[in-house]
Amino acid sequence: MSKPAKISRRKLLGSAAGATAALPLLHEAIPHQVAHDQLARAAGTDGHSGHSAGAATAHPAGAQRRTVGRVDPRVNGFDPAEILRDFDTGTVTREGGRTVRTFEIVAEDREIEVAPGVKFAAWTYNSRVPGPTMRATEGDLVRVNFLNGSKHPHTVHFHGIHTARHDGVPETGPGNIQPGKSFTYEFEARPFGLHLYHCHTSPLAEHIAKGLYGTFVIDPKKGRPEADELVMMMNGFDTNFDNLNEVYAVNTVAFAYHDRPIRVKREELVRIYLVNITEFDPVNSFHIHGNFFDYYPTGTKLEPRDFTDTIIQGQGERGICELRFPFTGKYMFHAHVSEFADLGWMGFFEVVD
Ligand SMILES: [Cu+2]
Repeated sequence: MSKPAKISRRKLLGSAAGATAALPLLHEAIPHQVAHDQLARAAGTDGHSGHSAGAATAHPAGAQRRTVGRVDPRVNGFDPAEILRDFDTGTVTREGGRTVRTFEIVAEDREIEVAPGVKFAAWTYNSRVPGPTMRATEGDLVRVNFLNGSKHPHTVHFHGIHTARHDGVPETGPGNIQPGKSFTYEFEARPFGLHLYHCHTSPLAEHIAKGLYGTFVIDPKKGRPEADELVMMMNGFDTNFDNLNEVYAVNTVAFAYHDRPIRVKREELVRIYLVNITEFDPVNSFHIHGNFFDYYPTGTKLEPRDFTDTIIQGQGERGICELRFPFTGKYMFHAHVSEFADLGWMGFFEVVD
C-alpha cells in the first residue's frame, strides 16, 4: 500500500536553493487546512500573489526571513511576551509549619495559532501552550488539583523526586485521568532546579506534541541572585501529522520575539529558564549573538558547568542560562539547528539603558 504523497519539510529544506528560495518554506510545509482566503487575510494580501499569501513570505534578497502578519494574543488567549515572565507560585497556605502551594490545572482541547494563519488543534493545560510555569521552593509541599476538561484521557507527570502514586503515568496510582475526572498530585518540591511537567498518556509523543507541557521551577532555599527571569520552552508543531514539525518556536508562536524583541537592561543579570520540549527531533539548541552565558544544566548545582554561546538539549533536557549584555542594541538568539531557525525559532533581545 502506498501512502499519499505528503510534502516533506526535510525535502523542502534540502532542495531550497538560495536565501529567497528558502523563505516560502513555512507556507509550503503547512497543509492547506486553513482556507486560502484566511491565509491571505492573515498575510495581508489578496491571496493571489503566490507565496506571499502564506504564513511566511519572501523578502528582498538578504533581508531577514520572517512571517507576515501577526498572531493575535487575544485570539490565542495567551501571549508569548507575557509567558516569558509569568510565574505561577500557587495559593500559599501553611500546614504544620510547612509551606503548601496549591495549583489548579485544567486540561482543555483548544485551537491555537502557531504562526500567522496557521491553526493547530492543541491540547492545553489552562488554555495555553506551554502551560503555566509553576514555581515552588525546595521543601515546599506541592499540591496540584488536576481536572481533565479534555475529550481525551490525560495525566500530569512531573519531573522531580516523588512517590510512584503521584508520578502521573498510566500504570501507577490513579493512572490516566478520564475526561471529566480529577486527581490531586502531591509531592515535596525537590530537588531544586529547572524541571518540567507534561502529560504521560500514550501515545506519548502525540500527547506531548499537542501542547500538554509546562515548566516547573524549584528555587533553592537560599534563592538565586536577583535577575530579570525569562522562561523559554523550545517547542515545535507537527501541523500535517507526518511526525515532523513544520513550525518551531520558543513559547509556541513562530518568530514571536523577532516581531516583538525581548527588552532587557544593559548590565542587568538575565536568567533564562530554557527547556526543550520539542518532539520528533532528537535535539534542539540555543545560541546567543554578541554574548556568552553561564550554563547550569538542570539548574541543580549553583556553579555553572559552561561559559559558552551555544548549547544543545535533548528532548526533556533543560538548563539555566545567565548573562549580562554589556552593550545596547539588538541581539539575535536562535536555534543553531539552523532549519529550526528558518521555521520560526528565532528572536531578538533589545538591550536598552
Ligand atoms: Cu495527554
